[in-house]
Amino acid sequence: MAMLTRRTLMKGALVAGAYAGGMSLAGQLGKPASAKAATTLLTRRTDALITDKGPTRAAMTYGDAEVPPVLRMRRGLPFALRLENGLDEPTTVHWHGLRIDNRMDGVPFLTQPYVYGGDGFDYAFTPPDAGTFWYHPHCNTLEQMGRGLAGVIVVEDPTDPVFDAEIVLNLRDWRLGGDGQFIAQFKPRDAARAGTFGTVRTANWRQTPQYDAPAGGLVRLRIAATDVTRILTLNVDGAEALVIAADGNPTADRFKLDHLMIGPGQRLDLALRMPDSEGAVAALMDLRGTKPATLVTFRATGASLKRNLQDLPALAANPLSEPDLSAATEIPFILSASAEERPKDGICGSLGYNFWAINKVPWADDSGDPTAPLAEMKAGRTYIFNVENPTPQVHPLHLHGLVFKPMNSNKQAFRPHFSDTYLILPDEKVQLALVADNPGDWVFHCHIIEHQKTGMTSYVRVT
Ligand SMILES: [Cu+2]
Repeated sequence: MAMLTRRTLMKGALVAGAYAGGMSLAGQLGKPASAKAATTLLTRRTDALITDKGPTRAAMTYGDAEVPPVLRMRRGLPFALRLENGLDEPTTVHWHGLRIDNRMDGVPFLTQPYVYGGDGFDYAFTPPDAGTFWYHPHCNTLEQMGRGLAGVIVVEDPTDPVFDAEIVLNLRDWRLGGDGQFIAQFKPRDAARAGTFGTVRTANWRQTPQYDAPAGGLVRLRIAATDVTRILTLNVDGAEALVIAADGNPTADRFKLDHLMIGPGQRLDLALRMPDSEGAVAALMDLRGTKPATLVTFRATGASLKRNLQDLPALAANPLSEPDLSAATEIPFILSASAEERPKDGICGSLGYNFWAINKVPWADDSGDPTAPLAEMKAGRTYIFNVENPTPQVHPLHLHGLVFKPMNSNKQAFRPHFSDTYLILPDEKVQLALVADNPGDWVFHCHIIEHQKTGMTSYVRVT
């Protein structure tokens, strides 16, 4: 195939920057992602054009545009950002999947104080890994994420393969009534089950948007599942798509996308080979549930570039520590339902119920006085989390600040891969092996936010 050059990369980047909602902060500033430029990120209320019923009022967003910006960083280069809170309630920012200093992790009471309305907080860190990540609040999380606060992070590496275009997809739902306005964010009965589903599905805050990309070209799709509830089974119709990275880390081998399930918090990087004929359309589908849903379409433009997926170079591996299984300490984590009474002093958006627990402890997350860590680990040592899910629900379990390698499931076969979020099935037992190489208090919770907020949260300590 024709060599992909730096120039085609730039063209691709520009194309991607023009996609609605895929705008990068760096793009807005008119310069590439840079180490030094401190940026301000404002949280605020906004009207949003999500449905054809007119503006949805009182959505929440980051930044000046309607849709939260794609934050671009460089692997190994310092990044700084000042959060300005323009809301009338406290917030924080958590950088999902980034292995950074614990003080920057954005969990109120555990790693930092509230950022009150009208106040700010300076985040500064150096992302060690390249890939697709995302950011969101960790305070009044169901309400704030449900109303819009979730954006995608792209950590670039200068050695990243060059694509003809890049499209960033922030996949999420909204709880809107027939008039296009917000309805109650959850139903307690559903919170005790799979979670309360949204009524309107979007990509980059639009219903089934269509993006143009060069015919016969290779497109890097960076997909982040940022919804508070929905699990997806992704497929691409009308084009070939290879999985090249999952949850921020390159896969050991690329493989054809085929009904891949991802849960809230997870990411998927695909290499999409656009159809050759101008005007041909490919579609990203969710095949979970009874009715297939078209999430996004991609239309081929121009004469075919005639690229070949097989010519695409591999992504560089991230610098992750391989667990030493010969010297590992095992730690049990058992998920369960809970009916323990909720503390009355809930703050930071307590839902007022306990439905879930880890090791029988429902997290009193909103009390300002966290429960004890469920495990204490020594820095640099290998641990194996023996996680059991005897509940009837699927849970996307997310660990902050560290990555693990799933092994030995009684339900799933998988390729060796590092991740920060594991989708555990009902009746599954799985081992998550990790090196405790980042000191601090790290939250370990379900990313179905209603489960998180009604008890399925804990934290581990690395010293
Ligand atoms: Cu859950």
